[in-house]
Amino acid sequence: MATEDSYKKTLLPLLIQASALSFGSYTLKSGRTSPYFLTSSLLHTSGLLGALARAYASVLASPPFSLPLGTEEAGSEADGSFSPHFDVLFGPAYKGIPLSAIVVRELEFSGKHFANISYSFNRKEAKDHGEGGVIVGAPLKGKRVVIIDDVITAGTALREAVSIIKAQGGIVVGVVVLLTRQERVSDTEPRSAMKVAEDELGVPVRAVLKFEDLVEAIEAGQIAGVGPQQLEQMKAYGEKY
Ligand code: OMP
Repeated sequence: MATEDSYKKTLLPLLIQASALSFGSYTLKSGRTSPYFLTSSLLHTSGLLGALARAYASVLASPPFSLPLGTEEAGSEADGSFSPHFDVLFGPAYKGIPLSAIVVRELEFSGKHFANISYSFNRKEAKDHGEGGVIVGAPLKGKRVVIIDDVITAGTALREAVSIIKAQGGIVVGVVVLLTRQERVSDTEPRSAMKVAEDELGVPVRAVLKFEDLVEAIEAGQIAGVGPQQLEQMKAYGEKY
């Protein structure tokens, strides 16, 4: 099985090539001005979606989200056969929608125990005719749900997703994102949004890539066209938030 690290190494150059990861000056949802931005919607080709799906699926098919068959303990490799401890991947509208679908498809290659995992997502506007409701895909009632999203900054999008799932009677058992920006929630909350989410929800919250991976890649000269000036800006941003 490829390691989490090998996915980081494969994904980063792809994100840059696709301009999904860009460097400059960007205003975030939180109002902060950031020297970089991840636009996951630019990852729209088959090849990029395949690489993305493999990275998310490798996180989901290992502990703590999936455990070796016949054990309740995380960490053991056993015979290499893992069983998922979740039923549904939930992709919050809009960007989580294709993500949840491609990842659920990719999970089939993790073994036969993954074949019955479902996906679902919310509508931004509830529909009052046809099948109705706010959820499309698997019903969430009584199900163990992992949230799949692109970026965590302050955790606002994540909190919204959690309340949608709870309102439907689902049980949030984990969160996997592509990038955690590792930012403090606010001036008065020194923990990162990812740590706060993990503490508040009491479930694992994992990211394929972290802000510090980006800084390391720039330091190692692995990101063409991004040099000392951007590195300084990234480090200063990291210190500030
Ligand atoms: P929070 O809700 O603050 O955690 O921010 C996450 C959301 O911000 C993502 O779902 C995006 O809509 C958006 N975002 C990005 O897409 N990429 C970034 O690099 C930064 C943000 C952001 O605005 O913080």
